[in-house]
Amino acid sequence: MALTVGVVGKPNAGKSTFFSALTMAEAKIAAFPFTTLEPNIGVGYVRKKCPHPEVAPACSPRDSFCRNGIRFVPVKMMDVAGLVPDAHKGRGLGFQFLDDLMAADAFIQVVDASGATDLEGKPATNHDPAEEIVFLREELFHWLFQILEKNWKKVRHRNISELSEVFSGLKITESKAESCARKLNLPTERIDWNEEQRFAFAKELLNTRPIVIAANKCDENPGFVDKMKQRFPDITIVPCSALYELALKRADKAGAIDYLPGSSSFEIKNANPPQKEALAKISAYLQKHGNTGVQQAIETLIFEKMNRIVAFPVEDEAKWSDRKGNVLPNSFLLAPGSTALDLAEQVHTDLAKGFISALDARTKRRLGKEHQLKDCDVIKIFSK
Ligand SMILES: Nc1nc2c(ncn2[C@@H]2O[C@H](COP(=O)(O)OP(=O)(O)OP(=O)(O)O)[C@@H](O)[C@H]2O)c(=O)[nH]1
Ligand SMILES: [Mg+2]
Repeated sequence: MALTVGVVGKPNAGKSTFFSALTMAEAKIAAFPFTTLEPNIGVGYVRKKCPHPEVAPACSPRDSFCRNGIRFVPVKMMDVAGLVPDAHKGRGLGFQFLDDLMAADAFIQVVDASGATDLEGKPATNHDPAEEIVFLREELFHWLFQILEKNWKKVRHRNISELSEVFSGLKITESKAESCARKLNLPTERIDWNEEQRFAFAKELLNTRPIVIAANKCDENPGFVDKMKQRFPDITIVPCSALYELALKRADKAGAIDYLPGSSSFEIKNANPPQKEALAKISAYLQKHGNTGVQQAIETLIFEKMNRIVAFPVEDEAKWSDRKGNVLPNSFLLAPGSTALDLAEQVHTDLAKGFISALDARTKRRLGKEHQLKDCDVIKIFSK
């Protein structure tokens, strides 16, 4: 299943703006809490140097696009309603939407680094966004803990594989559950953990979910970013302005500017005076901060936290194309250590079922199903 990233955080932090900036999907954005009710789903992208110059002047992606030799590799994104403190007790919109969200492989938490909104998303002054990091962890933890408690009678005295089933659909596999239990020295057979141990286990499960903090609204006031970084040296915090990234992407789409997502600059093509004025402000921000941070936040998550590699499946090993001649038609993000068979599984379950062998399109070497892929491998799969 495709890699999914969930955008989480308190109301009014800019989650939908961040989501829209990445996906260009039309999510509702407004300056009040609980603008988003139903989850928004879209496709965002992470950048990778495209291997097409090795075989052709251009590629023809079917799942994304390639600009200036940079391939944009798709990632499924989900934007949900805001979460407030004590959601686990039914406050705000409660927990319903977490069922959807927890199916995500990883999270980006959007916080309001400008300090202009409180934990409920209401206007405030000097609100320390570090509190958002603390409470969100607490709520996600309570949610996992509640699932365990609800099912406790059913799984007590059973083994870890049966226990892990209560978290099915939440990307918590048996091996993940087992490694969490082992880390805490908890028995994994005839399980009879006490409440404290169940608590610790749920916390450990949460720790396995990669998360990056997008310190948003830095265009207003980036003053809290350093403070947050000092308080949470182990958490990855990326300063950003989702508002500016969205403005740049829209201006690019409209033909007013030439902007490659994630870049440190843009070129004005066809902008009117008010647009030019707004763009000058954004340009000053880019000069100061290097980029809007939106693309950087998702790439930090995918490449640095999750160590994902990119693989390109092809049907024609000479042209690196599909049957219709599309060069490097698709790109997949795979977990480190993924094999040729894992890639086949991502492309199509039938391809994996009938797997015979694979071929490295660069070296023309035959690969077995257990062969571990490297970043940017171009692979042909033979299947029955
Ligand atoms: N200055 C500034 N404002 C932003 C930024 N990102 C979002 N906003 C504004 O913040 C407000 C809330 O944005 P949304 O994207 O709707 O926030 P949300 O987190 O999805 O809110 P809910 O769906 O209500 O939980 C809107 O007025 C946005 O224009 C940013 O980077 N800078
Ligand atoms: Mg929203």
